Amino acid sequence: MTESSKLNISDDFEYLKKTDPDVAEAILLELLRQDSQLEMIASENFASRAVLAALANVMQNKYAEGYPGKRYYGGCSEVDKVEEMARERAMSLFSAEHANVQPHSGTQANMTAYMAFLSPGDKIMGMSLSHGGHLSHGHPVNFSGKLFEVVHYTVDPDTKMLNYDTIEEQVLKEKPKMFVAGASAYPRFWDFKRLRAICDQVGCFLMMDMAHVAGLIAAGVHDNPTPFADIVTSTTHKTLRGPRGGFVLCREEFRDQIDKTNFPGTQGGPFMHAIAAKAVCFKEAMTEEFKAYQKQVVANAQQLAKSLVERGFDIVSGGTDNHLFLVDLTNKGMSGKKAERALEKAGITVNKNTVPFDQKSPFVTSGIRVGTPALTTRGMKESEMEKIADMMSRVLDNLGDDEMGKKVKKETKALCEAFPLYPEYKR
Ligand code: DSN
Repeated sequence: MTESSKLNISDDFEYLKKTDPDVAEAILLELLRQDSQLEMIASENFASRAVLAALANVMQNKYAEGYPGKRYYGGCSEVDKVEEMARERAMSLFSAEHANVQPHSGTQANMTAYMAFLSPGDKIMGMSLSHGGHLSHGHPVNFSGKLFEVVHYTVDPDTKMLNYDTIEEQVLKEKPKMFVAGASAYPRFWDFKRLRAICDQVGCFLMMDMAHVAGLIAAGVHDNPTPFADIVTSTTHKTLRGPRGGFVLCREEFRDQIDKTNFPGTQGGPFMHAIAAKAVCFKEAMTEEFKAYQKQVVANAQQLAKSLVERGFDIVSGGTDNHLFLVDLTNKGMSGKKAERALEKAGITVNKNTVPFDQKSPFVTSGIRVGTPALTTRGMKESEMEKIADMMSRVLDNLGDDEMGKKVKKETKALCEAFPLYPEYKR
């Protein structure tokens, strides 16, 4: 018997129930909420029990500023191993020469990318938030919009997809120092080869924030940006289905620049428990089960979009290539805000979202964003997507009809019961 095999750290939640029943109760109620609703927020997912176990343990006690083998604190032998495992697995998964797994979030990963390559006042070009981009891609309320000069690209007014000819013209005219690819509400493939060729014409850095589609890329369902982009940033908790956190990939030539910018440049001590959980998630993402899961995520999104179109809903760009799509509710005469509320009452969780060229404010919006990663983690497939489209349409086509809302809520509950979340947690 080894020393470690004599240890038992698995009774911690029971201990929390005794020491702080109020917090424990809130956690248990959150488990029940997640289990009893159809979770369709495109950026959310359900991490495995292994990921959750790696998150909640003594790794969180350790300060480890620096990098494996070069720390500012003693006692880092085990955290060094874990960080190396996370790095190597990330590099292998995305065929990258270097990985920094310390960013606490996607936005911190983006901050590292910008600060490593840019100086305040430099010009960046990112997708407009209202067309699917992200706050940290140059929005005026975010540090990225305050520190840098920002020009935004948008989707094409007719196709609602990226028009690479238009982007090329804009890049040639604006000559940004960094082009930021990636989005949080764009349902189509990215053409990294074309973006590389565009950026090369003006000597501009190409950064890809792959947070939303990282799982699809890891599984080979979407193209890998790593061979084309100078820097790739990501989160680990969306389609990748890991712990909440971020990471950065780059070529060896940028290793020092990236590492120094992350620490000490923009962060302090790394969250070693989160890094342990990232290592677990990267290992899970190498499996055949994970590849099949990602294919199903896309198949489910495509089926759900199709079934909503059949019920008279307007899907932005006509469909999806990934895990999400936007429903433009203008033809239904309702706002995203109202739709989000009505669906939530019926046990369906989505988020209101602006659609390209939206006339309504981000607090009201003309659309909703719908995603399938979490539903697919529960094991749902195309036939369930058809049922969900039917439930959504009955709620949205009968807004204000409380009886319909209640009826659908019973149906969503029954569907959730048929695909239980974390069944091992139930006595
Ligand atoms: N908040 C995330 C999303 O919902 O897409 C992006 O950071």
